Amino acid sequence: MELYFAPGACSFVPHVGLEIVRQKTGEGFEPKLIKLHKGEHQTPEYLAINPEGQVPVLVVDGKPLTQILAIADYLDHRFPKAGLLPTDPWERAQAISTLAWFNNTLHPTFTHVFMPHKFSDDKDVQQKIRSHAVGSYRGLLEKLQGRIAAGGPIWSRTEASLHDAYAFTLLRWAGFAGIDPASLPGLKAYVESRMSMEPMAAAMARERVALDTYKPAA
Ligand SMILES: N[C@@H](CCC(=O)N[C@@H](CS)C(=O)NCC(=O)O)C(=O)O
Repeated sequence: MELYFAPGACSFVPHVGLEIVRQKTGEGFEPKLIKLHKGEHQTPEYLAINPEGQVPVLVVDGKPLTQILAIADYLDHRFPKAGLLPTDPWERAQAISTLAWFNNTLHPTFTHVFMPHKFSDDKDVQQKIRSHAVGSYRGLLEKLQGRIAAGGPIWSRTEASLHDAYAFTLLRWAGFAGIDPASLPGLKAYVESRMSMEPMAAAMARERVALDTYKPAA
């Protein structure tokens, strides 16, 4: 298996998933670094692997699989011993529901902050899209903080999970949106408590990423 990833991107989620698989089953993977800032996701070679020009891509026996939810489902079915998703049908559905919420709600909201040019050619409109999305993103992170505080099976696991990897990624992105992670103390404390766990730490070291991207306005 090969994972096409970009440092600090959402590909961190399957990256941690593959580290969990390695830890639990011994099955390894080859990390393939894509530098988004250098446009490596728009080359003809990469577009042949993923015509959407995005990371992550998991390549299995030469065949590409895209979309975090599909990669999570595939890895979970192929490596049940890794315990990536719960086996109980209701808990499994709840776990996927939360991953879907991250993927189709928090993530695209951040895209409006980070890449407003995807939504308008007009610089003034881009500025408005960005500032509106910052408020929405903060509200969603507060909801995530509330879900973690409420507890339940997803947030009380003893080992690092796909959900932890997504929570780390989304909180790390907050800094780029000008949101101080310290202003979300419950979420920050939870994410920090997972960062030293081996699958997370290994993926963070390979990607050379840390949580705090926040720079206070001068
Ligand atoms: N829904 C997709 C989202 C993938 C995505 O948005 N990837 C971003 C990085 S976080 C990307 O490659 N962006 C580059 C671009 O869209 O130009 C998934 O689950 O894989």
